[in-house]
Amino acid sequence: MKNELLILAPLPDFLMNPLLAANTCHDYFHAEDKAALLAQVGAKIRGIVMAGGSVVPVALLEQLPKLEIMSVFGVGYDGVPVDWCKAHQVRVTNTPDVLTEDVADTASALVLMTSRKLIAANRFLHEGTWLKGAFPLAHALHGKLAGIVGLGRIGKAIARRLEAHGMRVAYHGRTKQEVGWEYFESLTAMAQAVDFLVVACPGGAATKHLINAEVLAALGAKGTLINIARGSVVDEAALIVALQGGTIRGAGLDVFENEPQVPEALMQCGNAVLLPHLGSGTHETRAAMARLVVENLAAHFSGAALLTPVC
Ligand code: 8YV
Repeated sequence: MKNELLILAPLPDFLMNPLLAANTCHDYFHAEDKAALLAQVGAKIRGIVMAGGSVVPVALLEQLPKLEIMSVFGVGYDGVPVDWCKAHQVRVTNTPDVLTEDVADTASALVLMTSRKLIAANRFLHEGTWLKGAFPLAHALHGKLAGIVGLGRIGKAIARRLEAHGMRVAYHGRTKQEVGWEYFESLTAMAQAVDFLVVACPGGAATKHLINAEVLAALGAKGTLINIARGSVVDEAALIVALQGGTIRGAGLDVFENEPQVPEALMQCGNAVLLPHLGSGTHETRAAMARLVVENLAAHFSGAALLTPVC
């Protein structure tokens, strides 16, 4: 008998097809009457599949008495109530490691795009403005200091790339690590010292609005904010004010507080480079992530050890 799964996010065919081959999938994300779907299938659901950014309320989980496992198609599981899952013996898996290099590439690209004004330069040429004169000078990376907020696997991969650009690296996190980079216990002190503040920490309640007006003021007019982590880590309203008033030099963002909604005021900021959450968005990485989702579920339902368990 096939296992019943609830699908909480729009998923690509290369993930849906293998899921459908081994399971019966119920599309909660696209269901017009979600309550009716839950009333119909809630009692049978043994697994959930969701994306990195999806949020699952406990009230939903409470309607799934047979739930055993939640498989996240992403490394970030900030939308999963992990304590509730532990208390109810619900296993959780995510897709770490396979996306590290792509997300770090995206952060490094945002550093380059903001410092060298590459997006504006591309527009400048396409619009024929080069014929009227040279593109304005930009800022060099070598010798500049980057401060990584959250030196996990992705933070370290970003640090390695920025060093290849001749940059110096510092980091802030809950604990000092056995690495050669300078540690700042105070985020504000690090913001004050750096030219680029690069957010690479997990989302969730513990880091909500960690980058607030005070941190942005400390970063100052010499500084650029880069965020490839979660929109929730940055107080977006405060960031818009800081970009509009020149409190900081610029921002390079792949994530937003209310995706895919991006405030009009942020879209109007000429000193911001904005990407549609594409950090892990390559064929190779998304295929590897999909494989982990499928294999974790298969392992669980066959009684084998999970490949990449969160709990
Ligand atoms: C994905 C992500 O965009 O891994 C994460 O936490 O946010 C991204 O890699 C997302 O999970 C894909 O659905």
